[in-house]
Amino acid sequence: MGNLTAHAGISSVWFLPGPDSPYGRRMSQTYEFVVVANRLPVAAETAEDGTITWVRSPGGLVSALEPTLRREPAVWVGWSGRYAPDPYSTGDLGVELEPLPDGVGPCPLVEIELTREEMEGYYEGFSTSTLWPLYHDAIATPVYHRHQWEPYVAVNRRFAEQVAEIAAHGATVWVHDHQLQLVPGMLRERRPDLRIGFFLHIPFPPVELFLQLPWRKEIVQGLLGSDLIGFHTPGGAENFLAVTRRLLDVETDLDSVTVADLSPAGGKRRVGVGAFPISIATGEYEAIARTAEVQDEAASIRAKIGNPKHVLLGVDRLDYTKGIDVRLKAYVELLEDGSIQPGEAVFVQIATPSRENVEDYQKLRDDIELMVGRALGDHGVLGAPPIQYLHQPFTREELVAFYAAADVMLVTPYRDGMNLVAKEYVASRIHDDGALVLSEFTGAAVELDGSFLVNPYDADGVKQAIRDAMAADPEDLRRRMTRMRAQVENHDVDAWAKSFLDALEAPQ
Ligand code: ADQ
Repeated sequence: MGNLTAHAGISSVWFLPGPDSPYGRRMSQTYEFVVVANRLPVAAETAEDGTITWVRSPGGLVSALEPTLRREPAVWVGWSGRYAPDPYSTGDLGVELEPLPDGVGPCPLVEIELTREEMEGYYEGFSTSTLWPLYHDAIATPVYHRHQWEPYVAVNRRFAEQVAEIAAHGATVWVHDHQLQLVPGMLRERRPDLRIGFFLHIPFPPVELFLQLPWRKEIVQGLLGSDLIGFHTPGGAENFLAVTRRLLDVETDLDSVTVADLSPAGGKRRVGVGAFPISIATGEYEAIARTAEVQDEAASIRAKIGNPKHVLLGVDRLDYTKGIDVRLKAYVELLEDGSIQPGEAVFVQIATPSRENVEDYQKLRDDIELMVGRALGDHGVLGAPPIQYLHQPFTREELVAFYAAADVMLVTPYRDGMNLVAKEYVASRIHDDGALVLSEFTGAAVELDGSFLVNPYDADGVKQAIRDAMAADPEDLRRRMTRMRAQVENHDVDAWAKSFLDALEAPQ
């Protein structure tokens, strides 16, 4: 990438009323590097009295891209977390959102304005109730609704139109994740001069599952508008190539698809397809973990929960793919069968609030909290509860203190694109100790070969892995952790972004 520069150092965009849009026309400058994602890196939190506070958006994508943005000047296009007034229901075409305040976020931001109704169809509907479960092995049953597909198409088009307007000639555009799979194709139709990369942060499913999708061809054709499509694992890339071969009459090889070039130049166009395992800012986690404050806080966490022999930890967005129930069930059975003696261990589960508007997620929260409550009722000891449950967001420093306090990290998703938490734990273990119990169905399992691998569907296997991790010889743990730490040190998030962007820039 090297010489990418924004044309001007503006820190927000501004709006003028115009005849072509009910919200007003957006005036903006053009940029050489455009990041496009469903969410902006900052989100509006609206208080009851209507005041807005801007906070960092939750989740893995922002964690992953922030270090790159500090290095590469970019503009970020996405939704802000606040709803645009709906001109069709209010009948008021003149209402506009206030512009984003200057200086929020790590780079200039361009807001895609979406009404509550559009978000219900495009995000809570098609992205979250269709694509998310389908791409995660259909752990929950995907729903296929035409009235949700239509807003998905319309919102993808709005993103593509906005990017087409602000991208400089020949600019690099990096589109992220399953919510925006039609954007590459829609953008290429409008701007064949652009270099378009797409990265999928979640798994890409096997052919048999993907074929359920009524709009399967449209999705594949949308993705093929890219010059490069990246997945976390070779398995994801292989699944995509297999789906493409099955659905379209195009040539594929091990790492590309050749498609007809629809630009005026005509001919053929090569779309690269490959695995680019995402990572974390390893150095930053290590540096935080090395501070006296964080080490003191880790000791204080242990003390507050009664200095048990074993501290077990889970850190997840509250999502049914993460297998929080898997580890809770295993832990409770270990208490029941006497493998863990009363007072010997405490399991701390941190669950970040997530997608709270979606019914399945409200139910999941109820289910998990019921399990925690039951376990505390059945196995609680006065003054020494065996489980601590925190449904709260934490700062990075606070999370690292939890990682530093935990002897055993439990990462047990049914399916996960990568899982950054596993890598954050490893990076935070500056004394080369601690054990990682890791589901084999995470992208991280491909890289972290010093972990205690588990099949989350095998309840006895999960219990055994937790027993093994708690009983492991410190020298064995040191060897395992050293290997994993070398992996995350040599493959940090900068290396990930650089390898993707270098491949995107390389001549085809
Ligand atoms: P997520 O599903 O959000 O990401 P993950 O990769 O684990 O999952 O990232 C979660 C991030 O949120 C981590 O950086 C973690 O530190 C942070 N976090 C978790 N709990 C928190 C809390 N209580 N307070 C503050 N921060 C918290 C998606 C995919 C993953 C993929 C990433 C990146 O589902 O498979 O690894 O994108 O591509």
